[in-house]
Amino acid sequence: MKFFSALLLITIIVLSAGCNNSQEEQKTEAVDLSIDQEATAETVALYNNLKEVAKTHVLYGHQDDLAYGYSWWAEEGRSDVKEVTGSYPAVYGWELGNLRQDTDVNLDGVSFEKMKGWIQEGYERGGVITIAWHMNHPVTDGDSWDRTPAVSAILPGGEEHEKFNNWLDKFAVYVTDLRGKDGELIPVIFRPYHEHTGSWFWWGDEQTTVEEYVALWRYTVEYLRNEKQVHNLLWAYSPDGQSGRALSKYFEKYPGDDYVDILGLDDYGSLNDRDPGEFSDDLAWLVEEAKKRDKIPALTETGVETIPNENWWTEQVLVALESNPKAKGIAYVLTWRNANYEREQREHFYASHPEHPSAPDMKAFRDTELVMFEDELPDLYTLD
Ligand code: BMA
Repeated sequence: MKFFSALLLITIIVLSAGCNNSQEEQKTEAVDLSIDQEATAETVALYNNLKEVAKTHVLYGHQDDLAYGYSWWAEEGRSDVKEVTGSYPAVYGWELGNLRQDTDVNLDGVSFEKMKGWIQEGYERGGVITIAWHMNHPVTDGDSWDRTPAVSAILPGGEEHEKFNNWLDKFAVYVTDLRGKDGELIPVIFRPYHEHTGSWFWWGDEQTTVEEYVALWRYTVEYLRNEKQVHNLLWAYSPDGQSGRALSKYFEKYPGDDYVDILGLDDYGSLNDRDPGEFSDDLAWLVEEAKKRDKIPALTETGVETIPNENWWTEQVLVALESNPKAKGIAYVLTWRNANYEREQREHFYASHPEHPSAPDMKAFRDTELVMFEDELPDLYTLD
């Protein structure tokens, strides 16, 4: 795959050096690289194609979609989203929390091995894969919600540095084992250290200085890309907007344009307790910031637990995406997981499931011109 990336680069250089033909020039301009000069051809294609499709559409994504739903667990072919709308989501979110323990399942009980199969399945159907990591606490071995500061201990020179590298090694092994049917690496939008503008994780606002967070991010990119030769990642930076209150802090700990491919935003409150028109302005702001930096904007996590407004999809989400015309430039919107009621004994779902009163409205959302589900996707993994 590296060979193809190199070929792509050479092609770009040759084309831009020698061509007078305006069509060729246009094509040359359209080929852009991610922050990894050795990214696989499919990863570069996804980066370019997502940018392109975002000009006219917003992809819909769902966390853990193929693994379980509100009333089923690990049943082949099932998806709450498909059962409500007729299509799988265009974007599949997955989670690697607990990867460090060599356990078979992640922090939500999903089998790591089966997850590989679901990732391959979604990718083979043309879907986009994104992975978040509620990384365990590297000092106390607690979970990611352990707020004890940790970053100085895991960076080079820190007492837990080797242990941290070891966890990154496990991540590298896992993501380079994600392969399509033909053996090619599956591109993954990796979204580590998310919601750091809040203080609920060990990498959060109160737990890290600007220097520490930036160093943590850059170290992770450099270690995986340069030391471990992982070349199938696009990097998503996703602060929490906190209903717009934290937007001013968005770039405070930004690791820099050379370390980020996607400008993400996590925000749950904005689609619950705020005027969606106001949130639309936030999204438009994100789109503009992404444009300035030549990045891809995305609403990387959102939702309202149990969807109490049965017209939530069209009255909140759609309005937020359409009210300010620039907000439509968002590449995708991902709603959080549909926890299995029986296993978790709680109502913790963020996409409609077939028995829920919001199901027809989710179908109406899916039927709009703007929003794309999996069965409407163009080929995202080749460049024409
Ligand atoms: C949170 C909740 C938790 C879950 C975690 C990781 O937002 O859904 O129950 O363990 O995400 O998926």
